[in-house]
This record gives sequence, structure tokens and C-alpha cells, in this order.
Amino acid sequence: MSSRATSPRPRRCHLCEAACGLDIEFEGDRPVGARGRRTAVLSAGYVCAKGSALLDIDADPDRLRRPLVRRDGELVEVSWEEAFAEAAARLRPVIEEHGRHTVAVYSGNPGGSTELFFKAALIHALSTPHIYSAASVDASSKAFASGLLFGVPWSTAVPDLDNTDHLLIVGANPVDSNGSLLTAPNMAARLRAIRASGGKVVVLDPRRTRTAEQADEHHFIRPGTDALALFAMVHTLFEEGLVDLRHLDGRVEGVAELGALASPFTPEAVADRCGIPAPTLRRLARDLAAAPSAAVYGRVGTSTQAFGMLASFLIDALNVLTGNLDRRGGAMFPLPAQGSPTTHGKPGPGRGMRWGRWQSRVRGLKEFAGELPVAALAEEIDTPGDDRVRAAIFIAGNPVLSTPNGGRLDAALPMLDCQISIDIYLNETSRHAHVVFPSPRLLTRGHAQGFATWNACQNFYDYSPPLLAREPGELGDGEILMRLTAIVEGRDPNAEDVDDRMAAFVAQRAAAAAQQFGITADDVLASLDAGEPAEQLVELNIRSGPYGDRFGQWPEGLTFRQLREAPDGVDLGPLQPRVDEILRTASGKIELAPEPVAIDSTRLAAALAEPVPGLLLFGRRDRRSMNSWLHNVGRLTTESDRCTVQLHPLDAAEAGVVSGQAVVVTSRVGSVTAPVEVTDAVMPGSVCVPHGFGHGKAADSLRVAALTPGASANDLTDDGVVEPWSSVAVFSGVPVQVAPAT
Ligand SMILES: Nc1nc2c(c(=O)[nH]1)N[C@H]1C(S)=C(S)[C@@H](COP(=O)(O)OP(=O)(O)OC[C@H]3O[C@@H](n4cnc5c(=O)[nH]c(N)nc54)[C@H](O)[C@@H]3O)O[C@H]1N2
Ligand SMILES: Nc1nc2c(c(=O)[nH]1)N[C@H]1C(S)=C(S)[C@@H](COP(=O)(O)OP(=O)(O)OC[C@H]3O[C@@H](n4cnc5c(=O)[nH]c(N)nc54)[C@H](O)[C@@H]3O)O[C@H]1N2
Ligand code: SF4
Ligand SMILES: [Mo]
Repeated sequence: MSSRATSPRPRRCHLCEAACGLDIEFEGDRPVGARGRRTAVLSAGYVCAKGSALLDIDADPDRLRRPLVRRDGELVEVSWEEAFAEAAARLRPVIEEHGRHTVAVYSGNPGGSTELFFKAALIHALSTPHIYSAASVDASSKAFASGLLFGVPWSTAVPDLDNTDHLLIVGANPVDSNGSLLTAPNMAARLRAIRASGGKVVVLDPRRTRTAEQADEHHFIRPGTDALALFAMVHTLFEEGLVDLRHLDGRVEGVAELGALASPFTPEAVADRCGIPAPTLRRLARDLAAAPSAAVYGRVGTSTQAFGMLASFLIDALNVLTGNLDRRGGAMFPLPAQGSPTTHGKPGPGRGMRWGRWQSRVRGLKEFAGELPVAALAEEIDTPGDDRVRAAIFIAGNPVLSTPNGGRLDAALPMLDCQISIDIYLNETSRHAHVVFPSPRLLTRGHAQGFATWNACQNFYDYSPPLLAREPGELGDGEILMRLTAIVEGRDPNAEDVDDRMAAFVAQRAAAAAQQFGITADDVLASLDAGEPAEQLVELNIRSGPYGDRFGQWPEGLTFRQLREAPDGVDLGPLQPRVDEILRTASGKIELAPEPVAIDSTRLAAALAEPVPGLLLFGRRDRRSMNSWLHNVGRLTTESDRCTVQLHPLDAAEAGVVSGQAVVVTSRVGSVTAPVEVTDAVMPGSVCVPHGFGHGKAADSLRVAALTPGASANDLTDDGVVEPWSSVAVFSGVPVQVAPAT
């Protein structure tokens, strides 16, 4: 028998929220390939091009393997001890002279490591107002809307995809993105299944995406005008007597008030602005009301715009007004095994959502869900003042390419006295750091389904233990974070007590879990099966979660051992109605006319009365990309330039440009040059530029990405304009001009 062939070992893909089950193939103890795992719960063998290339990320010669510190302006490889000593030498003076509140932390999108749980220790030690994350360039508006509707941020409802008769997708392209706030691998097959069983899929998008091509109907909509179109649909439901709360009757506040707020937004009043004829808007509303079951779903396109909170709110308002929220085939609330905002605390009338507990220094932008918006980060660094941000820690994020007016942040980062990045690449953001810590290879880390299960179209859980042991020169993310925490707390980061510190952190969490069940922390700790601290944190969450065995108190419940021994994950069944467990609003009901929505309706009416601006920018995602960071994986890149400016033929003619020609796109904050692609797949009056490109600045350290570097769409997006409630960035509907490059 050949010693080369070993059986494949299971692992969830952490690259996106679809969380597909993979088989990692090994030759001896060397991982050599990744395939879709046929028996995996939920994904059943599906894998996309990125998941197949998973191992290429670790194999990338440009991937960082050793820590780097800045010496005489250059980043050079050093030992871990030197790197932590340098981090201490840089961070400590900032804290001592200016205070912890001048240190910022930004967490990016990738969450592939259970050890990132230890980030909480660092954030707690810093107790700084400057906590930022990718949420404020993604879904904070939707989180805010769900908080108003249901009482807690992030209590988002997901379409019950596999049982719906009618799916209205507004500003999402799940066939390419594989879903966001919607864990549902193999979206194309799921959409086909809806249609095959006689259902209907409708898409509103300024571009004819691959999702739109799979739909029964696609309507262009002008970027940034969704709140108008959605309000017109709400208006139609009221005007035509189509509001039917069904099982939600008695559970909803503010129905008539929302009807009154919708009154200015007749289909006729908004049609020209949205680019959707009034009769179509009316029919869309009627189809929704008439369907046996229906779900309205919106994502990045509706979240990251000037009315992103209102648009997200109205999407769920349509689900409520047609009686489709919390109902089979409608929009439902998963019950996640690890717990979520919808399982913590007690349901029923409460305080409702709170926000604005602190504000940003320069612009007074409000805190939401414990964070400030990243659109404020550059100005918090570059605006003089005693309390300006002087140090920043970036954890798996690349905000120079991913946040609005990234060019300003690029210029601001060198003003920091201390920048620390934890990343696997030296890219457009980490290249400015004084110290860079590399995360260890992927398969050395455990991966728990956290966020994905908050939004899964079917309840499931999966835990992937590490498949490889760490090599001597590799440190875990948890240990990196705990050593940084030591620096903040004034202790020696290179002291030998890291393991004890991690154990103490676990013990704290165990005490909190124990309190919930009236047992002691020691009982909880003694009952743990997991050995590693990060795994123990997963175990604590699972066993105290809604399915958990409560540390033996409910023996039928889920244990960590069961999960570790379930190579395909655990199927926790279809989504079940649970709205009464969700609601934590002041009234204890779904609130359809909270004050922010009333105020924003007035702002929307004012915006409708203003003249239509010229060309409007919006974005796109390529199916082989992941925001800014898979462009260095050769298998996922092609010779052709994916970073093109898509323009409708009418607008190309107007600008006097033809396909392939270089154009300059200019906004209030900057300009980029890229080749134009003339196509009727985009709506007249709109300009489509993908984000995540602009690798010219990191050409030396991202050598594959540098072959087709592209330009950064976020050199055009405006940090000065945010959605007023959640302060989410505005990526859709940015006014721009297009001209031939000279
Ligand atoms: N114009 C425009 N801008 C956008 C968007 C848009 O649609 N349009 N989308 C927004 C959205 S939805 C998001 S989520 C944000 C993303 O914003 P960010 O998270 O800031 O950007 P990413 O490009 O995902 O950067 C992830 C970083 O993590 C690193 N990384 C990858 N794996 C690991 C790991 O295992 N460990 C560590 N330590 N680092 C790792 C990568 O090298 C990269 O530097 O971008 C936003 N920006
Ligand atoms: N291949 C790939 N997959 C990814 C990512 C990636 O970068 N590449 N990123 C991951 C991340 S972090 C996220 S958050 C998800 C995002 O998942 P999605 O939201 O599904 O992905 P997007 O491609 O941003 O889809 C937004 C859609 O909205 C449209 N749109 C833009 N502006 C407007 C508007 O004003 N109104 C309307 N109605 N539509 C508009 C765009 O044309 C686009 O089709 O994808 C994840 N998956
Ligand atoms: S769809 Fe997402 S989770 Fe699935 S294989 Fe592709 S990148 Fe991985
Ligand atoms: Mo995202």
C-alpha cells in the first residue's frame, strides 16, 4: 500500500459565509488539495473556485511567515521576541503619554480562526472608544434596522430559501458572492429549485448580474434609490388593501403610522428617480402580496448607501406587511448553536436598542453596537488635537482598499506613532506598519461556525479542529493577541505566562456560563472536553447555547465531543418560527414606525425633491475575489484585467470613449484611471467599479496581484458622507464624472 494516499479530512471553508464543507486531501501529513465534501451538512459537496484554491493561500511565497519590524524605514524579518519588544517600545509610550483612548483597533472581515476570540481581551484592556470593524463598510445599517424592528442589533432575518414561493432580491448578488447574512451554499442551485417548483425570483440591481440572469425578472434600479422603490411598494400595499399581517397580527406596532410615512412615495412620484416604471413597482408589490409565501432579501447594495438603514428597514417591513416574517417560506430567524443576539438575554418588552453611547472626536459620529464607523478613522488620525488617534492595531483588515476615501487613510497611517498589523500579507495597509505579525497557517487553527450560523438558511453547526500542528516558528493568533494585551496592561509580552493568561480568560468565561446555570466555574471547567483554550471557548459557547447540554444539566443536549466527532457537521433542522423569542423592543412588538424611520422619511422626501445628479458610482464583486485579498493567488487570477469601469453604451457615447480605452473617473475626493468596458449590463447613468483593487502600492510584496493591480474604487468613495444612523459607508450612488484619460 502506498504511504502517499491517506483518507481526506473534513474542514469547513472559512473564506466566506457559505461555510462549505471541504475534504482536505493529504499526502502523508502534507495537505495537497481541497474538494467539496459530498456528505457535509448544508453544502453537500458544493465548493467554489476559491474554496478549491484554499491551500494555495498558505503556499503563496508572498505570504508572511515571520514577524516584521521597521528598521531605518524598511520592514525586516525578526524573531517573535524582537517583534513583541518593538511593539511594546512603540505602543507603551503612546499609552503612557496620551492614554489608551488614543489607540484604535480595526478588525477586518476574515474570521478563520477560533483564536480570534482572544481579541476581546485586547479590546477590554484598551477600553478605547476607537473600536472599528468592517461592519461599518458592510452591514451596520442592516444591523441598525433590525435593532429598531426587533430590539437588538444584528437580529437579522434570512429568507427561508428552500421553502419560498417568491424571492425578491434587492442589491445582492449571491450567485457570485455566495451569500451574505445568508449562509446557503450553492445559491445557483437553490435559485433554480425555487423556479423549478413553480416559484419566482425577482432581482432589483443596477447591473445584470449572474444572479439577475438566473431570475425570472430583473429590473435596473438607479444606485442609492432603493428606499424610494421599497416605500412605493409599501405605499401600494396600503393603497390597494394588500396589507395582511396574518400570524403577526397583534405582534406589530406602528402599522398605520408606516402607511402614513409611505404616503408621499407613490410609485408615480418615485418612478423616474428609481428608473422603474410605476406600474412595475405596483406589480412587484402585488406579486409579493399574492405569493403563497415570499421573502424580500437585501445585502451590500442596499446596505451601503445614503439611505441604507431605511432601505434595510423597508425590506423587512415588506416581509412583515405581507405576513411573511417568521413564517415558512418567508424571512425567518435561525437558532444558532453558539448563541447570538437573538438568544442572549430575555425576550419581551425591554429597553429597546441603544446607540450613541459615545461619539467620534472630529465629526461627532455616534457609536453603534460598540463601535465607531471606520469612515471616521482617517480624520481621527490626521486631524490635530491632543486626543487624536496615535496608534492603531489592524487585525485581518485592509482598510486602505476597503474603506471610503482609502487614499486619505493611506496618507494618514504614516502619522501614527505606532501601527501594528496582524495579517498574512504585506499589503496596502500593513505596509505602513511598524510591526507586522503573521497569522499561522490556516490548517493549524481550529474553525468554529459562529457568524455563519446566525444567518444560515437551515440550522446547523460544525467545528473543524486543527488539521496540522504548528511548526516552531509559528505563533497562534490567540497568543499574538494575548501578548499584545500584556503590552497594553504594562506587562512583559515575552514573559512565559501567556498560557496562564489564556487559561484565566477561559476561566472568566466559564464563570459567566456557570452563573447562568447556577453551578460553579470549577464545575464547568472540570466538565470541559476541549484541551486548547480556543477550543474551550467554543465548547463554552456550544454547551451553554440554545441546544447545549448545559454542562451536563440537560444530558440530551449538544456537547462539544459530539461536534468534534461529526465530520459533516450537525444538522439542527429547518428554520422554525421564533419571533416571540426574538423581540426585545420597548413595546415587546415589532416596531414599524420608530422615530429614526420617521425622521429619515422626511430626509428621503427632501432628497426626492432635489435634482438628479449625473453619473452615479456603484460596485461589484468578482466571483474569484474576496474583497482585496485573493488577488495574489495565481489560480484565482487571470491575465485579463478585472478592474474595469463598466459604462452603458449611451454614457460611453456621451463621454466619447470606447471599450478598452483608459478613462479617468473623478469624485469629490479623488480620481482613478482604469480601462472602460462598454456594456448594456449596467444601467444608463451608472458607473460600475469593483473594489479591492489598487495593488500598485504593494507591488513588491504582492507580486502576483501586481501583474493586474487595478485601481481602488475607494479612492473615489467619500468618507465625508455616511448614512446618518449607523454611519455605514456610502458605496452606491456616489456622484462621479468620467472622461477619457489623456
Ligand atoms: N467600494 C466598496 N468597498 C467595500 C465594499 C464594497 O462593496 N464596495 N465591501 C465592503 C465589505 S462588505 C467588507 S466586509 C470590507 C472588507 O474590509 P477588510 O476586511 O478591511 O478588507 P479585506 O480585503 O477583506 O482584508 C482582509 C485582510 O485580512 C487578511 N487576512 C486574510 N486571512 C487572514 C488570516 O487568516 N489572518 C490574518 N491575520 N489576516 C488575514 C488579508 O490579507 C487582508 O489584508 O470591504 C468593504 N469595502
Ligand atoms: N466572490 C466574492 N464573494 C464574496 C466577496 C467578494 O469580495 N468576492 N465578499 C464577501 C463579503 S465581505 C460580503 S459582505 C458579501 C456581499 O454579498 P452581496 O451583497 O451579495 O455581494 P455584492 O456583489 O456586493 O452585491 C451587491 C449587489 O448590489 C448591487 N447594487 C449596488 N448598488 C446598488 C443599489 O443602490 N441598489 C441596488 N438595488 N443594488 C445595488 C450590485 O450591482 C451588486 O450586484 O460577499 C462575500 N462574498
Ligand atoms: S462558497 Fe465560500 S465557503 Fe464555499 S467554497 Fe467558496 S469561498 Fe469557501
Ligand atoms: Mo462584507
